Amino acid sequence: MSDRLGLATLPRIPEASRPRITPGAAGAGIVHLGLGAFHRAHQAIYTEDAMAAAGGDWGIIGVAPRSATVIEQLRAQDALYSVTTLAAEGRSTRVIGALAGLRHAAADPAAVVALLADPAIKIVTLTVTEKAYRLDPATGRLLLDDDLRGDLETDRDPRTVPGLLIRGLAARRRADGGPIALVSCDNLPSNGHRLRGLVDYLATATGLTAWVHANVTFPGTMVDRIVPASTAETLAIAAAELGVRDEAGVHGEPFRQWIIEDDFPAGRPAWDQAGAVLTGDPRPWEHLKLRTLNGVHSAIAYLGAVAGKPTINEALTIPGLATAMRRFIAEDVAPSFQPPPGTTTVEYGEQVLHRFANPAIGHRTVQVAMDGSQKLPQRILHTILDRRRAGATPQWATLAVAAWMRFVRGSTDDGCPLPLDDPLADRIRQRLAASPATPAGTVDALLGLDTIFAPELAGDDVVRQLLVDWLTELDKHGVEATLAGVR
Ligand code: CS2
Repeated sequence: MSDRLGLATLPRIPEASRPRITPGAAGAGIVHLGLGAFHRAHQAIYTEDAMAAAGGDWGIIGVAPRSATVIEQLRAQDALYSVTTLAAEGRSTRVIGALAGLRHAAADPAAVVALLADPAIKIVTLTVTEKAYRLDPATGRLLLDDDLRGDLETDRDPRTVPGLLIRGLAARRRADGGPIALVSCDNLPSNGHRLRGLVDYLATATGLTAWVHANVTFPGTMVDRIVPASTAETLAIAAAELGVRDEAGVHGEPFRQWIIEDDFPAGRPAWDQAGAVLTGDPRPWEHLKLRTLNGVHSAIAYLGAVAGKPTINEALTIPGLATAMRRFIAEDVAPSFQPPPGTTTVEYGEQVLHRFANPAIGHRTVQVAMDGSQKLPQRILHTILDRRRAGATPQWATLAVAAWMRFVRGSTDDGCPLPLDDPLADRIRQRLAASPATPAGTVDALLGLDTIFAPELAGDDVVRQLLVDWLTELDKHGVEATLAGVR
């Protein structure tokens, strides 16, 4: 099949799959940084539905910070792409027309800076992954490395996301571009507060503080939808459903959720009419999601990958694993925080396990396992810290950390290699190479990584012993036999 999705072929695709707005009809009001699958299957859909319900110039200019591939794919398709929803019971595909423009930041940072200064742009959303914020995972403090320093102290083209933002804000002030909301949609705790802290620091260094305080807000959000990396099968399904090829197609689960702090000084799309929840304080939702969904996701990813299971749903078939996760949720996660009114962590956890078991999604364990150094603190270590402060022994949460420690050693229980895709990969490997290959040696080597493990945690003998005990089990018997005994 050679015809490609685009404005010219749109009339040929099934009517139910066509965009719910006229592509290109609305002006741009949003810049989105990070044009990965998640944005395309989440915020872009809410924004299209909001424009369909209530209008407004809220077209999205999609910015890819690094990779040019997605930009090329989308340019060849007039910025159209499809999202296929995969459920055990069936599937559906819809084309999204919310993208109003495309930019490649690495190739043309000046164009992105100019966009951020444009008064028509009233919102910047971000899905750039945890590591792009350059915050120390353990403390949340800024990591001022050479790239970021260069962005702040020279006028060369910005290389980092924070650098791009601060240059854009400086240009906006000069252009009198007016107020703007910067909205983190990454899985970070208190993501709005973190982004505010980061921008405040950079604003101080560049003399922008007063303007930022008067003009910029940082709404926090909780975003949720399982959207794995696209595969050849994603594209094959999209082509079969649409009758034309879509090289930028993505797929995800039926469930999606967006909780947004309602703090938009220059207006916003009617996201509330598109199923999002606008609230005064999204933080209870962030806790619920990060500690339960993402915490359990990471635990399953490490245990599953070490057991040689390629996907999350296949990992869940390991006898004992679901029980271990239910105990993790009920005994460690649930008592560690107050969930949002009207929800219980245990019920939410059941729903999460059901979503993870969706056999159509094919989310790879090694994909969820990547960047563990950036994910462990908010997903699992904060639970451990809170439970230890309450005098409890968080047995299941430490199993998750031990599974990460076992995973970063780089091979499955059967001796097959496992990838270590993590900004701290070199430091992790060096530490492991310099210590005895015993459970205690591994635990001590990795607990010494102070950008992951806060001193309170690294110095806790109870936690250390739990980790050594679990790793001893995992080393001696493997994941499957370790979990077989869980009741
Ligand atoms: C996953 C998340 O890759 C990961 O680390 O835990 O991307 C997860 O699928 C989403 O947060 C679900 O909303």
